[in-house]
Amino acid sequence: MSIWFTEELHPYYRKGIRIKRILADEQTQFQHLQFVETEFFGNAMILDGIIQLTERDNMGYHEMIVHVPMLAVGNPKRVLIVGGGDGGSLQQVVRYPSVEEVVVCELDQRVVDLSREHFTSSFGDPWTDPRAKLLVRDAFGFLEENPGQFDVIISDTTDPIGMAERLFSDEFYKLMVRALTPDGAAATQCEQPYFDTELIKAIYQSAKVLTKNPAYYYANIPTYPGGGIGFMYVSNTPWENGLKLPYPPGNNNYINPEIHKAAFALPEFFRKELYG
Ligand code: SPD
Repeated sequence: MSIWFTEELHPYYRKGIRIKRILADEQTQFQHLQFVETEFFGNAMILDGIIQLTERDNMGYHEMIVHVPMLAVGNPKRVLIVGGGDGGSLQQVVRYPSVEEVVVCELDQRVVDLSREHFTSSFGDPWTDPRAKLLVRDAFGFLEENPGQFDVIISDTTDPIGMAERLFSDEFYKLMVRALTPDGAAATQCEQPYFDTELIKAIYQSAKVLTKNPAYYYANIPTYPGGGIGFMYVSNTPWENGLKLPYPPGNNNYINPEIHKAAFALPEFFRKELYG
């Protein structure tokens, strides 16, 4: 039997992957949550019809969203992950011996439970690390209650649709920067240069008002629209500081010093749009 899963995040663009079987399919309190076994990409998690991660290509996303701000800061001790209930970012954060506590603020407990069931065999179970703390709640209130508390914040979110839309707002960026230590750094899921130019420009303008050294960078992820996704680095500390430090213990499967640097090089049309 052959089943094609087709994703339509934008009304003018579709992509499809062949799946072998559906592993889980439920309507949680917040969203339609599915896990599928794909023909080529291993197991995948889909939220409201949009692929969030697959076993085969998630490393580009998680290694880039985590190691760029973590290394820029140097020896981060307190880390916050907004969203990230699948555990992929957490897995990368706990590689750092300097980390004393990593808080994951995830709205949907079912994302955590089913990810542990369907992804543990491929990327382990980072939730067993004693430094990991799960808070099942909305991130806005938590950020408001915790000014100046985190060396690194990773905003590992879905796309800006429905309840996730405000995670891409100026209000969210203000709260996030307020929750950082003065030299801390954040990295946020920041969409696709071709499809989301205006959104990324607006976010960059917010980040520029709030911090001295924001910058946009990009990773190749075949199962995301356009074959990749970008991130906004938000900090007073230059991202280049991270190039001087070694990666944490454990294996990298995507990032290396060349990729780390090159990820900040933007295609000319987009560089002009963003930086003028
Ligand atoms: N268009 C898909 C964007 C998905 C971003 N979220 C990924 C979550 C992985 N932890």
